[in-house]
Amino acid sequence: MSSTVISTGAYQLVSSWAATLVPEISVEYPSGTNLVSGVAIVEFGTLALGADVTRTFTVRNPGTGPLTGIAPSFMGGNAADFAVTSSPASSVVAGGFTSFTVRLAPSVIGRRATTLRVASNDANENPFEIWLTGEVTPPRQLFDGVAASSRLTGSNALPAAVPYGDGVKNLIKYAFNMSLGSSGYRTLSAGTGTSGCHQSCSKEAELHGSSR
Ligand SMILES: [Ca+2]
Repeated sequence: MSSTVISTGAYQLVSSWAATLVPEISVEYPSGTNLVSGVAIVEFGTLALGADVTRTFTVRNPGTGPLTGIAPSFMGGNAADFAVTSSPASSVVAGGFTSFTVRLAPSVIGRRATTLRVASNDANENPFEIWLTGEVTPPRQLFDGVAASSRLTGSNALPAAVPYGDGVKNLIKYAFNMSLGSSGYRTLSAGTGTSGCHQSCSKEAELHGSSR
């Protein structure tokens, strides 16, 4: 409780107000994009079995009081396939923020989904709920996707095809993260987990840049 006394000659005006400090939660993914609790869907994309994908969420407190009890958890669906790999701070001062990372590491092929619930002391969004979903694609389906993105069609898109006359079959090029779309090399993205490039191949890419 605070009060202000204003003296104006013969009159004295006393006003008072409850200094209510109100916390407020907002959750962003990606950073800078506000999600709506109970409506938001965050897509983890497609990935191969054995791979994993992470998404980092930002929790902001645009309110006037401390946001406390911040705790993410998963409920329902394939909750066991999701995990918090980097935890948020348990409280955030007014105007502050924290972040946390969720990893999807599916155990089976198919669509995987759950509800992310972020508990806090927010008055009307506790928990803040976000639907998470991702899909584990069989290797052949992943290959077909890469072939299609390389604009290969018909017989040229088959794993055994040699569509650019370079003597290297599509499947081998895919396995070694080379370009399916030409006789040249493909830019490597080390550690992205999106190709068949094995770890030493990725290390090679890091050592020699992206030209190989
Ligand atoms: Ca709220």
